[in-house]
Amino acid sequence: MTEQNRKVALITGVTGQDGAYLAEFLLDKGYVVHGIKRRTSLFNTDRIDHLYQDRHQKDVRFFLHHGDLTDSSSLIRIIQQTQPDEIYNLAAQSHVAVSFEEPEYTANSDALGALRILEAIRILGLEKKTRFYQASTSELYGLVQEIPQKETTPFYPRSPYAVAKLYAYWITINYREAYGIYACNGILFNHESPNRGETFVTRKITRALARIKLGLQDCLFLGNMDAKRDWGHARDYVEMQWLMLQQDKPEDFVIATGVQYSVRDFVNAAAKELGMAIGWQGQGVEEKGYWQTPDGERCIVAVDPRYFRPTEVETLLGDPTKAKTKLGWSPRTTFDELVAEMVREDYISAERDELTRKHGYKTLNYNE
Ligand code: NDP
Ligand code: GDR
Repeated sequence: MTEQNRKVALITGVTGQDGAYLAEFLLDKGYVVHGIKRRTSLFNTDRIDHLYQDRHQKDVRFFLHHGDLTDSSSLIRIIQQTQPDEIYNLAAQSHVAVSFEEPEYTANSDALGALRILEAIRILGLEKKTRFYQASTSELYGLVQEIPQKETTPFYPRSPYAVAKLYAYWITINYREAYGIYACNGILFNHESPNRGETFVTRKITRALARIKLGLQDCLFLGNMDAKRDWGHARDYVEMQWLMLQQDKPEDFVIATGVQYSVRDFVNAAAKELGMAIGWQGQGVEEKGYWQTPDGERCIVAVDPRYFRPTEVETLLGDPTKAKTKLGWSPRTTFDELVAEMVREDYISAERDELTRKHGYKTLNYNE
């Protein structure tokens, strides 16, 4: 591919879980990839450091720009400079529980952020050139009105996060209809990976159980263990984000596996992967998980009501039929494979922490 005909993509939220997988995917496809990162007092590029290219090298195709979804000036400047063929709006305050603590900021970044990008496309006259992907979410369904949920299922958002994302969903459709922008929503159900943020429930579980197994942590405290989710792998889902922008006309798609598990099921699956058998006793806030060891049982999972949400989304199950038919979607990673991969990676880092705790940094001799 010559430099002239390389496609240019701009990713907001490039330092997040999906941003990292998508950047890697697009670079492999030959794109020039620009990412927007926030200014932070410590480095926040861990997930994309392996993609970094020194700007002094030849044929550099990965660039980072400082910007923020709450700052129109930065967005307009970056879009003007990079003239992207495709924009993937993945940036968000993406934690549902945190959105109850910071509702105004969540609305500013997650709702108005999408508007700011769409306006930038318009202001810069890029309506015919730039395609726009909005990271919409199964949280829109909230208090579910239909099982399973598909593109036509009515929404009932249950958190400031979901309400902000509802605005972003509709403004994307409105700009598509009003200005002819190729803009579409991917309504993605939960997707996870070893790169998932540590405070989302799946990663919290795999990290904690690995550390408990190695004696680095005593107990895993969770909120609602009855909550059910449709969990897929982020690596599979970013491919669909790209495919949605390669169609003849822009449409919205549900991406999900069509299979549902509870938080407790996830704990059991992760424990099994670590060879830890868990027995459950009690109900509600009294429920506890006991690890059956040869020396007796140990309480390692308990409920902490601090993790309950003011309004909960109890159950989500997606129907990806449209994506299967039109995008050729089929998830490659099963639930068990996802759990196994997450556990494996967290066990490796827990082992490293255990060694350091026992012997200090001298054990980390990279030359050996
Ligand atoms: P992450 O939380 O891992 O990543 C979010 C990214 O957004 C990070 O790069 C973060 O930067 C950045 N960000 C946050 N606020 C701002 C801001 N004001 N300006 C610029 N950047 C900002 O989320 P995921 O990768 O898991 O999700 C990607 C998108 O998909 C999000 O919009 C999320 O809401 C949505 N989504 C996710 C699903 C999932 O299951 N993962 C399912 C459905 C939708 P920093 O690294 O500095 O924090
Ligand atoms: P979710 O993901 O809210 O679905 O949003 P999360 O992993 O935070 O919660 C899933 C379910 O687990 C329950 N839960 C806990 N959750 C967390 N974080 N911590 C706990 O200790 C805990 N105990 C039980 C929750 O109550 C909930 O029911 C994610 C985010 O990635 C969003 O950005 C995205 O839009 C949706 O997935 C689809």
